[in-house]
Amino acid sequence: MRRIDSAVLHEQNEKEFAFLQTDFNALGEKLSRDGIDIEAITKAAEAFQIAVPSWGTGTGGTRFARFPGQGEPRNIFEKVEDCAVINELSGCTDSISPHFPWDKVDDFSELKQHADAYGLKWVSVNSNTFQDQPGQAVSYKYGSLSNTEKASRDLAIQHNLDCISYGQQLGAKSLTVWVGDGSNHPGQQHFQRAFERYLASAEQIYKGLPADWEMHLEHKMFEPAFYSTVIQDWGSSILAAMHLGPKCKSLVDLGHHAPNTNIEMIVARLIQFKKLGGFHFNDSKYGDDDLDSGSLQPYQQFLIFNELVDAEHRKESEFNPAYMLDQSHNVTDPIEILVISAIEVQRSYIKALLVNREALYGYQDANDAIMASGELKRAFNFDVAPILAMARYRKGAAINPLKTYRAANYRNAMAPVRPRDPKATGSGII
Ligand code: RM4
Ligand code: MN
Ligand code: MN
Repeated sequence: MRRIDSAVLHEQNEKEFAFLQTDFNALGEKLSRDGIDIEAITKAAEAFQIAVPSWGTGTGGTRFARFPGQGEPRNIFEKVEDCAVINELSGCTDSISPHFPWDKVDDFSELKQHADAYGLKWVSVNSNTFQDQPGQAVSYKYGSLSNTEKASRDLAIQHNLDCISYGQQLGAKSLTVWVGDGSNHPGQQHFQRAFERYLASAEQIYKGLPADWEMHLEHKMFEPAFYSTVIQDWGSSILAAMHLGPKCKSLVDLGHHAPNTNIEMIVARLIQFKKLGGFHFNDSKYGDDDLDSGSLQPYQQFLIFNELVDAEHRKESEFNPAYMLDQSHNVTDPIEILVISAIEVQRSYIKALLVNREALYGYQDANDAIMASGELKRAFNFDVAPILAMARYRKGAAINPLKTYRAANYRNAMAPVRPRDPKATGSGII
């Protein structure tokens, strides 16, 4: 099943193809001078996939306001439809990461069938214990897995176990746990005791993991707790992951670090100790701004992929990180920006593949800083757009996704079909 009319897509692609072929050939020739086979790189681009977060399909907001657009998805079924559009245009987003209870339904087999029909899979399930649900017996106001009250901890544990069962019904294989737990005042929380309570709760969740599942711990420096958070940084995250066991790994959300943190080095450390579970890609200037991936610091994103491709090159064992976007779209059409962001992440990956690894190792061993950093810059400075566009074309996606999306008039067509529901919850609070 398709959401974007094939005739529209075909017509747009026809208009662009001749120029694309010319640009692709020219780039191929240039790359071949460096001993790089453009076909091999294009195959890698075709194979690249990054998941879309279900909550990203709605307009985001701040604690001040939210300005939703027309025709936005009102429930998980409609979010799946928009994820299908994103994948039809990008050719690199064939999976959805759900968030519970936002995406909870009565019949998960119906939801799975709905996604199956569009060729979409379900990946990491995200639990939500950072807000109270209507009618909830006990509160998360003072934390969830690390709450001083056992009843709140038990509720949070049970919610995570429920998330695993929802995920199993959808065919997912991992659980991502981010908690808002922490404190707002010095002295409010005993750091060690809070972490001990967290670990004891997390052990209960870990015990409930199916054999072929992983648990990913997402650290975050601040917000909603502004003085300290229980899983504040990659240090706390990897300590907890090591404590829990081999199926538990750390998840790196780019926005969850202090400005100027060397995230690529954190990634290298996690790879070295088999603890890199996955990513939430986004960009940031000040903190957890949830800006669009690669919109501000594309070089940082490239440097992260440089570490990932290096691990691939060295055939690092137990290395299979999950890629996902996690960003808030306040002033753009979520479909447009999710397509663009997925392609920006894919672009970083492809550029990182152009680094001559063996040459780089040689420069590193010789302490030749100029040649080593130049090798990275050489790869980064290639314009790989023709490779990305050709990969999309070959997969039946759009050479020019934005033009095709606008020509298809999808959002306007959705407006009357999806009148705004004032009771709708879910996406849009990040
Ligand atoms: C958090 C964090 C989590 C996401 C929520 C909505 O800041 O990034 O991954 O689930 O926002
Ligand atoms: Mn995140
Ligand atoms: Mn975040």
